[in-house]
Amino acid sequence: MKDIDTKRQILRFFYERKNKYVSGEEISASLGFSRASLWKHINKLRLDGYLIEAVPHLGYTLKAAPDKMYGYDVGIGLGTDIIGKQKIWHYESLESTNNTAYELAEKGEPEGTLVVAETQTLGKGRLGRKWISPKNGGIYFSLILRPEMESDKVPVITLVAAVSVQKAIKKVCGISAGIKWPNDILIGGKKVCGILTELKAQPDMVDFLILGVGINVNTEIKKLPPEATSLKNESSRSVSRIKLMRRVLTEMEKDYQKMKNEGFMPIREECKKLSTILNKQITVKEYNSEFEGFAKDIDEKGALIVQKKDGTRKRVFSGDVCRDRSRPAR
Ligand code: BT5
Repeated sequence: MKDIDTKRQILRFFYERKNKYVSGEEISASLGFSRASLWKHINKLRLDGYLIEAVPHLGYTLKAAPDKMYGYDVGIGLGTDIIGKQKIWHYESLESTNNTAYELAEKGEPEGTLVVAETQTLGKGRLGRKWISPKNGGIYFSLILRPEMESDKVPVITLVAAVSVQKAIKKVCGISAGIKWPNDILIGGKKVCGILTELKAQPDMVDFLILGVGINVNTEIKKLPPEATSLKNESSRSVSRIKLMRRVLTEMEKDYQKMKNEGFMPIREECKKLSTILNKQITVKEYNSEFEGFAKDIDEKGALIVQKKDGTRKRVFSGDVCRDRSRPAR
């Protein structure tokens, strides 16, 4: 058995017996390891930062877990069939989890594979922009997906992921965030999460997708751009990154399966309800131009329908949107 599988089994065993002491004999017998292998792996977990106490005559107990996103720990208790059920690659530092996930996908890693980093040195936003990724505080991950999907429907995936992250934030932190088309999650008008979907495609069909998600969880806001916030800043308490990560993955699996079975329509409705820009006057900035209009709808391909001042409607597939400044942002 691989080291990570053994570590996961031992940790799960401790999580199921919170605050209880369990003898080495009992752990070995239940998990089917030798005492020597158990001892070796308990020490490896300690080196990873898990505080495992050993008391003579009582046995072992897990006193504390480190604030890390180790794949073997993230995967514990995930009620998913695809997402996070493949390998979860964990790194202390990467240039960009999207780049690493892309390379892995090109080598054939299956759908559901995850790449997680504690920090990114060249975290990417859209159009060559940067995603600031301070250590100790944020969630930065990329997921490999291989949907049977036409390339022009890819914007839908970003919106599905945004709905999933919004729900996870609500469930774990009790905060009602909004979705700013096409890829931002905002609290009080400030950005707490950004999503970057990249793809490799055959002429019409998607080969694979890389869904990259960055969430400011306990990040100190002085390390973030002025228009950003973090969950800790909004809720005035630390949030368990690993708990939130597990919830995000669980919600993503549900919404992704729903989209595959029922199409985008049901999630599109959720997305519209959560939108911070629909039915508002907005300015849309495209590559070299910008125009004003009224955000009317999000269509079946994830495009934003904007009614211009002259009454004509335009479908916008990508771009940056800002609300009319005379009205406060949500
Ligand atoms: C995004 O781009 O919002 C997509 C962000 C995706 C980040 C994830 S992290 C894991 C994965 N690996 C990667 O390399 N990327 C993905 P965009 O809409 O272009 O917004 C970028 C803009 O957001 C920047 O120009 C800043 O203004 C702002 N920004 C940068 N870092 C931020 C942060 N940590 N929190 C909030 N806003 C930030």
